[in-house]
Amino acid sequence: MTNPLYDALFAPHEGKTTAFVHLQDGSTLSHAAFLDIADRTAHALVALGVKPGDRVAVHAEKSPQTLALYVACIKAGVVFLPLNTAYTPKELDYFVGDSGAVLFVCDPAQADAMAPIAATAGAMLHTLGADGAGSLSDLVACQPGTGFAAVSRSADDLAAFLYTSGTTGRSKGAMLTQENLLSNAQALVDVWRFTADDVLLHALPIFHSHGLFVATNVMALAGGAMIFLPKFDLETVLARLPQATTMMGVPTFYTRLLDDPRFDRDLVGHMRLFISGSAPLLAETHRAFEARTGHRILERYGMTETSMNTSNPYDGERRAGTVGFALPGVEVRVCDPETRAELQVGEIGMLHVRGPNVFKGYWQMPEKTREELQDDGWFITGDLARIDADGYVTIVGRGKDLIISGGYNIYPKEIEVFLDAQPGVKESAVVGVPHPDFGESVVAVLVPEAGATLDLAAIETAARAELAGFKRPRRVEIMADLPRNTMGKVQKNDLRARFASVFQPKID
Ligand code: MLC
Ligand code: AMP
Repeated sequence: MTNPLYDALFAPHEGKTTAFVHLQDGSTLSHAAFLDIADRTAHALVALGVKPGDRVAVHAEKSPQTLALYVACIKAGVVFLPLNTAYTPKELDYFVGDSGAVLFVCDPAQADAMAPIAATAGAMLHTLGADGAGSLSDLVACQPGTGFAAVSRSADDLAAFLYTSGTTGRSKGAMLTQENLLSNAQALVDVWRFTADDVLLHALPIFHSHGLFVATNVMALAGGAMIFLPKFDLETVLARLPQATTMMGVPTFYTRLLDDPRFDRDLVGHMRLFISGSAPLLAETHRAFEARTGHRILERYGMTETSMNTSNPYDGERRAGTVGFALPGVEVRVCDPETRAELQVGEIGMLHVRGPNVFKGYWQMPEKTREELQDDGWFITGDLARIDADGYVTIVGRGKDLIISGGYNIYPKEIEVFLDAQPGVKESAVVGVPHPDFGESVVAVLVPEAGATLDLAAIETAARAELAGFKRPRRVEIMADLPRNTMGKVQKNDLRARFASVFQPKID
């Protein structure tokens, strides 16, 4: 009986009394204690009737118990589906229903709001709070501890679903297999030189690829420990950095640290490695970081469908503004976006990736899958890139209409559909423009219907009810018409240029 992901990441640490998770309150869970919770949780899943291949949708705060639920799902052969804690009930309704989840785990405080969602989807509802308490935990507490036999899985069996929005229409459930996750963890431990001596400062959310697979799977495989913080809080991060050897973050983490004079060479001289990803790290941030700390941030590039694809080298030159080389086992190429013919060194085109990291497809969307994942295994990322003569990949832009704010993806189409449905709105356009803290932020342009006066406060209230907070426009502009080309297509570049400096600090 084998379960490749569990066998490689967790089985070697069963019974180990060294630390795995250091919590914010100063307490620590050993590998053995953590895996004991995971085993009990796996027993609880079975007691609830959850079967191998079933989906478990999880909308719960970051905690060791939530992480143990992830490990329990792997061990029980169940597909783990984490959901952004900022999602509103309206957003969650789709994910729980579309995935066909049999169990929906939510925060105890939201149980009443979530009950209709679970009922409509025909899923059981259980709760798990930030403090680890809830109806699921009550069930976990009465289960036997160690001794849950890992359910046999093949490399091609699904381990997780992560939903990613699309440039048009519905969000897509990216199906990730055991091999996808395992091969990526192995490549990253290798290229980033993680060992059991490492302590990772973990301030990322665990409902996305970065905080869950990159950070957690890497630390599990390496057998090291994590300082597991509920979120990125500057004071806590500054206080805990002295106990860490490595940190992973989105660029906003690093710009926030640089904004604080206490973040200096003395504080982080002992650190082995800082890694950045999920959004472009400005070359100027890379340089400012080195000037302040002596460390060159290691930037890597990935996405939900593929986990990580490229990384700057550990030993060689970490080149500012680039995302480095293809990971071992991963191929990258740049192609003409229309003909898909491979382009020459240095030419800009659509980035394609292929390898054991590339997902199996979108859940119940064979046509979408065919559009983006070719029969020969190449996945069309939607990112525009060039590869230079030394093999460094630079992401130069996006072929997809996507805004990345503080590491979270926002698809303008989704916000436009919401705005277009508001009273008095004839049409809308949403663009991302530079933002000093989030990298990019959302500007919405509204065109009122003839004679209508828009009630912006009412639109804001509706947005709070329907959209996760990070998606809400941070600036709303009213225009009589949207700029269009001769084909009638909205000229978003015009809008981006027009509003390029609305979030920039004014220079006197
Ligand atoms: C929070 N808010 C944001 C935001 N995060 N607004 C825009 N963009 C964001 N990223 C809003 C909230 O809605 C709220 O608004 C207000 O800010 C305060 O909320 P908060 O939770 O206290 O915010 P803060 O702690 O400042 O969070 C910012 C952040 C966080 C950067 C620390 O967003 C974060 O941890 N981002 C990491 C995202 C990540 O892990 N991405 C990986 C994706 S995987 P209001 O109006 O209610 O006050 C991937 C693949 C890969 O991309 O390559 O890794
Ligand atoms: P997601 O769909 O949330 O997984 O986001 C993936 C997208 O984030 C990629 O397609 C890129 O557009 C972007 N991304 C991730 N890492 C980087 C990076 N280092 N530089 C530029 N863009 C990045």
